Amino acid sequence: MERTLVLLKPDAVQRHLTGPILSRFEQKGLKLVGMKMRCFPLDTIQQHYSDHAARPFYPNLVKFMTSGPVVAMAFDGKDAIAVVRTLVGATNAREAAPGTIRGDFGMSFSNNMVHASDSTESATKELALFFSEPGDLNDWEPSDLAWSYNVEEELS
Ligand code: FUP
Repeated sequence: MERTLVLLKPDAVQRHLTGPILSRFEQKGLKLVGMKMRCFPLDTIQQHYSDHAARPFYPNLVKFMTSGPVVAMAFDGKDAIAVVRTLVGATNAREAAPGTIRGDFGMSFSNNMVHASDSTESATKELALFFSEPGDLNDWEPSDLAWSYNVEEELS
């Protein structure tokens, strides 16, 4: 089982896409284990995107990500990091495949609605950054687990 971070960016919130996007992840069978809406502080966003600090688009990215509320979510699932990235689609929403979140809901490269961790290392770092308070993450046992997976083959 893996855990991954998803951020619904300010454009997703402003365009009333929080519900539809969350549904994609839930319907896929990912388990929601954390969710918070915040105008995250500048230093949190700068830290989150520190790998991009030298890139020309970085100032605009930080401005955009602090322009309104963001919904941070944590999901569990087998291979959750790759599964979520596949659901989200290519960075440039204009080029993202139909059926993906970015492909179905957006037209922009920068306002691309969703962030999703791209490796186990970034997932660990990003989850610690956005879900650092006690009680932020809630483990629970879905009652349909034995129907969503072949438990013996896939989860043991
Ligand atoms: P992704 O992993 O698909 O979220 O994309 P990246 O980590 O490569 O980039 C982070 C964010 O920076 C993207 F979601 C959009 C923005 N970006 C730009 O605005 N211009 C660029 O040339 C590259 C990225």
